[in-house]
Amino acid sequence: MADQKIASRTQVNLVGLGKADYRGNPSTLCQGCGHNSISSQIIAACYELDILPEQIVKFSGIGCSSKSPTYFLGRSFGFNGLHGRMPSLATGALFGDHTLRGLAVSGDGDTASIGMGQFKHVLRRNLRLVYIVENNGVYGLTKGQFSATAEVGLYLKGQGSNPYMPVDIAWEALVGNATFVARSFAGDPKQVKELIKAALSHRGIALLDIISPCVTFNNKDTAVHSYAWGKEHEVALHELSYVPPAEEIMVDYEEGEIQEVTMHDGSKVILKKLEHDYDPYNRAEAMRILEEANAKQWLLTGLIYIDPDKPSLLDIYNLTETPLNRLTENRLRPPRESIKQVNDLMF
Ligand SMILES: Cc1ncc(C[n+]2csc(CCOP(=O)(O)OP(=O)(O)O)c2C)c(N)n1
Ligand code: SF4
Ligand SMILES: [Mg+2]
Repeated sequence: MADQKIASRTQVNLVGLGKADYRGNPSTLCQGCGHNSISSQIIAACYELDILPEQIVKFSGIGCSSKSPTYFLGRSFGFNGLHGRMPSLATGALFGDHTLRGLAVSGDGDTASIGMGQFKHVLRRNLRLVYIVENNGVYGLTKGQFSATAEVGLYLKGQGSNPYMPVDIAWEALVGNATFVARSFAGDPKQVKELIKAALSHRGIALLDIISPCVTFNNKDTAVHSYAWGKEHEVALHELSYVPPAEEIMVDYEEGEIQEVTMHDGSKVILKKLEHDYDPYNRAEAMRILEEANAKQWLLTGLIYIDPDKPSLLDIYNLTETPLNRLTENRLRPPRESIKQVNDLMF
């Protein structure tokens, strides 16, 4: 047993890194906060996918959730944006260097309250970005006010009863033309990890709405963002495993029990059918099942929708192979004669 523990501490992946190399600073969030468990799965996913931390750039806005990039991938660059403005920061940075993979963490307040406008536009532009919303129904950092995802009638100490209908982040993403929409639950770490892996392979925006309980301000058993509610009401669309490119698919399911989703880079997501015969390529069906889930009070989790082949924002702009931030001035600035030609044409 002791030998096993030492081996797992010293084991390295294909890029020669141990799991500890993917960690960040110790978390200052409350013990038991769902956001900590999501950080652990980001660490595990990147380690298992053999990603060099330096190839990832982290983005976030403001909130307890948005603090969490400090607690994973300490070797990656990271940027905290203004509250609700992370998407434009990520768009600019990834235009600057399209060889980096973007990984963003936001909160339900940061995305669905102050940040709704930016959220909608980054979806329709299909920026290649893993966009995780750590959704707890409250503004945790500012001491537990209702966020836009809080359910109508939620009663919180100091706040009273929430009179407004909630925003459904997965629904908004579907309506907003996102090309990868998933929902998960911080209390289901295996599913969170496999979805993060799939999202990292997606060549476009990958939206993960993860219910992530705030144990300090919104964790009563009856609240829909609590651990107890999630555990009792989770309905998984499928059992999900991610298989990297060039790796053999090793599952012992019966034929007809699984569906394979092939990602742009050749990796595969294996979906084992559970009670629903569900097709994640069908957007209308995705909307229908979200409606059904709301009506039946299910916490519906899994890969809700995917379009693996739509051009990403950077494909549309046909960027140079050399990232813009590495082009020298003489390649960026047109010669004097070209500018004169353009001016002569216009005036
Ligand atoms: C422009 C602006 N308005 C308000 C705030 C105050 N503020 C900081 S975090 C936050 C909400 C964070 O909630 P959420 O994104 O859900 O993150 P959580 O803390 O719940 O993880 C608010 C309103 C701010 N920092 N900036
Ligand atoms: S206040 Fe809530 S969201 Fe913030 S760290 Fe604590 S448990 Fe997490
Ligand atoms: Mg929140």
